[in-house]
Amino acid sequence: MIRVLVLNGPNLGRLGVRQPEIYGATTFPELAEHLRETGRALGLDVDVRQTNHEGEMLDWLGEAADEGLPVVLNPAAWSHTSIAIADAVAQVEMVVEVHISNVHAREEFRKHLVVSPYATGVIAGLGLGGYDLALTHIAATADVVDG
Ligand code: CA2
Repeated sequence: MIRVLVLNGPNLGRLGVRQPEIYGATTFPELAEHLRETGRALGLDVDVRQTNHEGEMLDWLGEAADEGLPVVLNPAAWSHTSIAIADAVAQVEMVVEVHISNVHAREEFRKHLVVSPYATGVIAGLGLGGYDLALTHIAATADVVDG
C-alpha cells in the first residue's frame, strides 16, 4: 500500500468552527476521517496531520523527502510567506498543493504563492474536494511501494 502524508498548516484545525462561508462546515476531524476512507478506496494509507508550528511542518516534509512519501499539502498562510516551507517542498518528489478557496479570487496578498513553484501541481478553489482529487492523482501516478 502506498503511504501518503496529508499535511495542513496553520489554523486549518479550526475548519468548520469559523468562516464556513469560505472554508465550509466540515470540521478537521471529519475531513481527516473522510480522507482516510478515500485513501482506503484508492489503496492508499493516508496519514492526515495539522500543525500551527512551522518547524513541525518542516520536520514532516523532511520525513516525506527521506522516506519517499507523496504529500498532499495545504500550507495555509505559509503559502504566501514561507521560504523555509518552499525549500522543504523542493526536496519532496511529489507534492500536490491544495487550497480550499480560490486564492486567485481573494485578497491580492493571497495571489502571491511562494511554495507553488516547487509543488508538482496545485489545486485551488474546489473546496474540500480538492484533497480527494489530489489523492486520486497520487493513486494514479505514484510508484507502488511494497509494505
Ligand atoms: O484556501 C485555502 O485552503 C488556504 O490555504 C487557507 C488559509 C489561507 O491563509 C490561504 O490563503 C488559503 C487559511 C486557513 C485557515 O483556515 C481556517 C478555517 C476555519 C476557520 C479559520 C481559519
